[in-house]
Amino acid sequence: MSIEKTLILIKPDAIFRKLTGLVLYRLDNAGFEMIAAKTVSVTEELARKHYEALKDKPFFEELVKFIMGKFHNIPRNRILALIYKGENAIQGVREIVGATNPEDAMPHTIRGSLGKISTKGLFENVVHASGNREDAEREIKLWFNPEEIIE
Ligand code: IDP
Ligand code: MG
Repeated sequence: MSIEKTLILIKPDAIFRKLTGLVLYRLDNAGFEMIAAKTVSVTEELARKHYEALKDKPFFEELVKFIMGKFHNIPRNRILALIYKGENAIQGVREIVGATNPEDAMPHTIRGSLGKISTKGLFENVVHASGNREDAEREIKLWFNPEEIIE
């Protein structure tokens, strides 16, 4: 067991569909502690850096547009970026979040109950959550300045 920090992004589909509160409720209920939070208007540069490990995937360009909110009509386009902290937070949050494909995600998970596949075939899977320690460290540095994190 170890105390970890993990990056969560409440994606444009969730902002558009007013799912923010439900996602936060579930994360809070699981006992993790929110130590940073801010709205971000995602630039193309930030989107590309965030997903750089996926740059060779066929859906990469769509993914960049998706996280920038190009597929959702959100006033003052933005997403919500959060850091949660707790015992085994990275794996623990991934379990609450569920599988990448909303149709494969277990019904009790965030993606299983709130996610969908768009008519264009995109995964509207509500949240991003860091996959492992290395990703979490890199993503937290990418999205937050140290002074924005309260520990
Ligand atoms: P994760 O978000 O569960 O960690 P990753 O493999 O890191 O999944 O992929 C990042 C994001 O890329 C996913 O959340 C989803 O939005 C999108 N994605 C992943 N695989 C596919 C796919 O096969 N089709 C369409 N979109 C995908
Ligand atoms: Mg991932």
